[in-house]
Amino acid sequence: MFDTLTESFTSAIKKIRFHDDEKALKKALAELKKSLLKADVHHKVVKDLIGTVEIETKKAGIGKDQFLDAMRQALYDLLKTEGKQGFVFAPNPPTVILMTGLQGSGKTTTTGKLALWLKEQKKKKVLIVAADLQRMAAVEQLRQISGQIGVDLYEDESTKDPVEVVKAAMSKAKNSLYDVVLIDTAGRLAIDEELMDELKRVRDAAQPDEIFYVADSLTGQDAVRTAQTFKEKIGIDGVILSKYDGDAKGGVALGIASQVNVPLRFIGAGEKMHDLEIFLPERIVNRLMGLGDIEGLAEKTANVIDEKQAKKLTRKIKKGQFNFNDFLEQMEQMKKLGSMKSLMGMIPGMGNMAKAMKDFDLENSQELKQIKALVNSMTPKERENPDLLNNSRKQRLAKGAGMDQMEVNRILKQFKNAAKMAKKFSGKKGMQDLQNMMSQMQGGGKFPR
Ligand SMILES: Nc1nc2c(ncn2[C@@H]2O[C@H](COP(=O)(O)OP(=O)(O)O)[C@@H](O)[C@H]2O)c(=O)[nH]1
Ligand SMILES: [Mg+2]
Repeated sequence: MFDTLTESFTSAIKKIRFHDDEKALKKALAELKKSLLKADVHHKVVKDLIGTVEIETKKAGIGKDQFLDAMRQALYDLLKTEGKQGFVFAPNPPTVILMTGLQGSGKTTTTGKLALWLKEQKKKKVLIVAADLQRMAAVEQLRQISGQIGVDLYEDESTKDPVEVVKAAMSKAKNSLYDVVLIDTAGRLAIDEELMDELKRVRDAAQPDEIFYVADSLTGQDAVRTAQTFKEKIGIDGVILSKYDGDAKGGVALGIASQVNVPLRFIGAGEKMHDLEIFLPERIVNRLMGLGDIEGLAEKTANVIDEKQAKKLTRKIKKGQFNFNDFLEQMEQMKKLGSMKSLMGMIPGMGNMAKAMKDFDLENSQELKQIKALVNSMTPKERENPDLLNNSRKQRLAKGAGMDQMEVNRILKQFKNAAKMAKKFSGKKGMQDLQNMMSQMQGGGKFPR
């Protein structure tokens, strides 16, 4: 998700040739500055950050380590704006969140994503409230989303007054012991008095614990300005950046918290319900410095990967019994995880590979199609036991899969390597599936890099 930014940072870091003198530091700072500006980080934010890094590096004594330390600290300070981080539950449930933002910013989608995140990651009972009674079909949109993610919805289309809806929803939430209430509100194309008045009335009726502002990353500095206005007019406690997947530069994520002086809490990067990530400064800083985010990765995989199945697989891998059926199954699992690119950036040392994976699409990869064709041509026994594959069987497979025998040999060898690597890695719980994939990829020659 932060591939572009991570790339700018790591390439700036790489370019630093420290002779431990001031000239080298200036050069390193210039590199850093250039990459931040290129990523569309606001110039004031860049200026402050560079200034701090310079002062702190000098204080500690010029050197690469000192520079990296100063950079890490400055980034952390920049992101860790005063306020709550991540999702914070109220001492007495339900925790009530008011979702605000302009029309089309992604409020409704984000409400669904957040509800799913709370349900899956935090095991909470969530109630979504349809308080956008302005836009036609807004309630229907939420109905579909809540049905899809299996989260309850409070709606009442017999009224046009969101305050009425919110009041009734709140009493339902209290009576039915919901942990969290997410209120989706109406937006406008631009900020106007009417919108603010409605929001204030909804706010006063709901008494939310927090007000989240959903900002469309694609609107860049406009998103920052609008967030500031919302903050002044109704008060916001957190920002969620949506559509980050469409923002090639990504710098707004670095600047928005300090510019609005409200913490960035989540980032939405895709239209699917799983495309939401919690934004925790320390994790993000690690990722930006190319150190990955194992915790985030574990959370993400835990959602989709069936633990029992994972354990069974681990046993097989350890015994060297990983076969083609397992391989296909893993492929299917990986699809559920979303884009390879976003996962890659979370693996330590893999940040730079993220770019290479940019266009890598599990569903349409030529390489995977070939592998699948090959596996499909195998008999069940062959799939279970790749060692059965002698020359005549390989010939048959080549015909069946429509490739030449060299191709078949290459894929089989690659698979063998992958299984070997997986065995080697199989001690580390929870990561096996991914590591299989990784070793598979590194072993294969055909993936884009
Ligand atoms: N690519 C992408 N599209 C998004 C994201 N969040 C929302 N959208 C799309 O943006 C459009 C507007 O979203 P919606 O939730 O209806 O916005 P609202 O008017 O603020 O409620 C929809 O087509 C969503 O699918 C995101 O993170 N990435
Ligand atoms: Mg909406």
